[in-house]
Amino acid sequence: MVGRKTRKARAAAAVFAAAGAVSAASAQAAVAAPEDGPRHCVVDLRGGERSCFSSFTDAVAAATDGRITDAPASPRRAAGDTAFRAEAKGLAASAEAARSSDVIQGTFFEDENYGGDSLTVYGAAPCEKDGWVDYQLDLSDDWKNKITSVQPWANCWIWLYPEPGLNGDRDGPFKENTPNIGPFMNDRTQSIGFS
Ligand SMILES: [Ca+2]
Ligand SMILES: [Ca+2]
Repeated sequence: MVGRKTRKARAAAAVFAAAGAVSAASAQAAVAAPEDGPRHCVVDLRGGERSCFSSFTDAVAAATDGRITDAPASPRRAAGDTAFRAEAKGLAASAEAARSSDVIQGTFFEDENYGGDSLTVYGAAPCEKDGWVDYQLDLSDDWKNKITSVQPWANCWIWLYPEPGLNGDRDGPFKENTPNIGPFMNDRTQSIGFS
């Protein structure tokens, strides 16, 4: 029994030490994100304006100009929430009809299964299926080489590229929620096309 306890204590000490090392390494990042836990950012494709929140609910409210204020706090839960998906879809349809309001075109995640930091991209209208890329985004430095899971919205297909300006290899289209984009482009994306 004593031996087992000692092993456990040693294991705990090792975990603690590892956590300490991670904290030290990410001290710089902690300045930009004072709160613990994932950051949920939104970016306006038209001007590149970006804001970040500690809850996904607040991020979606910002991306939809306050028209969806009850998105699940966790994007992982939002992915399986049919009511939320229907609401976002309805919003995209009405935006297309009105041609006047913001729609979410895609959400991108640091970890697999929609975990970690998220980046919600929104703009003027849903994508048109005409064989052309409708919108594109060059990721900011803190989002380069990080994306592992994706959610397309507003009739958009998502294309991922390892260089800015839609250059380099291409992966996609991702047409559905994708909990893991796979090894080819994992942690390599630097720009995104929406078609
Ligand atoms: Ca198009
Ligand atoms: Ca990742």
